[in-house]
Amino acid sequence: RRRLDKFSWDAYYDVKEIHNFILNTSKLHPESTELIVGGKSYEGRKILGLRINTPYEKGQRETGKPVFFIESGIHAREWIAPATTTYFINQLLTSGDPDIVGLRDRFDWRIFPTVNPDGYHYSYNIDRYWRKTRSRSSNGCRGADPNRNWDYNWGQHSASDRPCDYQLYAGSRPFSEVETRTLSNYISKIDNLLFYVAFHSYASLLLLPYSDSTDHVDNYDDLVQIGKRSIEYGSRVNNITYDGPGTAAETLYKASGGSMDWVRYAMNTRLVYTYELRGSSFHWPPERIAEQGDEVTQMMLGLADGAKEL
Ligand code: ING
Ligand code: ZN
Repeated sequence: RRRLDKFSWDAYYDVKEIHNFILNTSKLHPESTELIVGGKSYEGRKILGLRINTPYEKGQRETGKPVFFIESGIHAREWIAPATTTYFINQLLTSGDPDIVGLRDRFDWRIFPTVNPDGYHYSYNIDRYWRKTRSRSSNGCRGADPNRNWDYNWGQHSASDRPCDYQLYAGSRPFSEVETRTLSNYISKIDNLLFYVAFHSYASLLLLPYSDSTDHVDNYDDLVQIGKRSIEYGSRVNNITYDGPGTAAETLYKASGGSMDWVRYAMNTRLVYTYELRGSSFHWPPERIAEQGDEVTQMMLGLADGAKEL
């Protein structure tokens, strides 16, 4: 196991070490960052995130920038998602590339690398393929699928009502999970939310709302145009192209109760995306985390540049 103060991007880390990275990063950049708590987990962990909002002078943070929200690690076994997200945080704060500096300065960032910390911890230490939360059902089985638990068209498609299912159990009711309930509450208080982006793995795919209907949202054409820009920027790094953008319902399968749909519907957030990162299994080689980290960084730049032309 690596030392806490030697966080890097050639290994996967447990929640505690990821939280320490967030903590240490906020201490290193007090002028432009603050710790944010997006909620809590069943086992009492924080849903810890980093706000990046430059500049910060004399206690006055600049307000009025559009918020760019990143949700990562909602599924426990998709380890590359938190890893690329911490990589991206590090890029935003340390890169000298003027495009990345510009990207950092353009938004009020709210970045949450592990929104299902109990599940991730369980996957890291006990059961590599665990996907759900770790809440205890009345019959003793553990966990609900946190990307089936949000309060929009809950339980309709690709959702199970059996608590003992290994995946897709939608929970006993919408927002039954403390993680989705508290995080949605945090999100609902954000004014000026422009981008909501979720990272999953794996399929090399860019998904749009709604995931439980093949109907197109009114700004579908904008979402596609901006999404194409994102894919194009990402492909410049390693010449690899994502499929999509398209609705999750058309591109992958119909699924209800995902965060993306709730944010689009309940928050009326216009620019909402889910990335299925690369890979052919949940085991992306640790020595190649940076490779996808650079792609994600460019893909986020592509979104930001695409939105300039709206
Ligand atoms: N895929 C997503 C899942 O939750 C998805 C696909 C995205 C569904 C957005 C609904 C909304 O099934 C993975 N890999 O988890
Ligand atoms: Zn997932």
